Amino acid sequence: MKGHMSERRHKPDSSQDSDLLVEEARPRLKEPSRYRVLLLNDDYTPMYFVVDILVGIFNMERIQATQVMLEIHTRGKGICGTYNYEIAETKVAQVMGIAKQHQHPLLCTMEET
Ligand code: TYC
Repeated sequence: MKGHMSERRHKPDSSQDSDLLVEEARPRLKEPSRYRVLLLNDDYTPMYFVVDILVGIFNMERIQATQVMLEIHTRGKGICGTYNYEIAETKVAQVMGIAKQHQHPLLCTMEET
């Protein structure tokens, strides 16, 4: 057994210990996708109603909610927030439900970021 280690030629760090090539595993999880929730403009839904939605469902301050509502009104659509899939889906369903209850044609959609 004398000197058995020294008989082995030097190899690169990655393989000299056991002659097994060990590779790092590929990551098996990825970050969950994120989704923008959007409100679309229409000609009938009252401005105050959209502001109330942005405050009540999307937790905006009234000043910011008014700015976002006016952006939707002038540009056709606007972002209410960005969430994981389940939360985005729930917000869309809540907005569509409240709009329907009040018979407003307000539309709310989501898109992957
Ligand atoms: N355009 C509407 C009006 O003039 C206001 C409005 C804003 C409607 C935003 C929908 O997502 C909307 N009463």
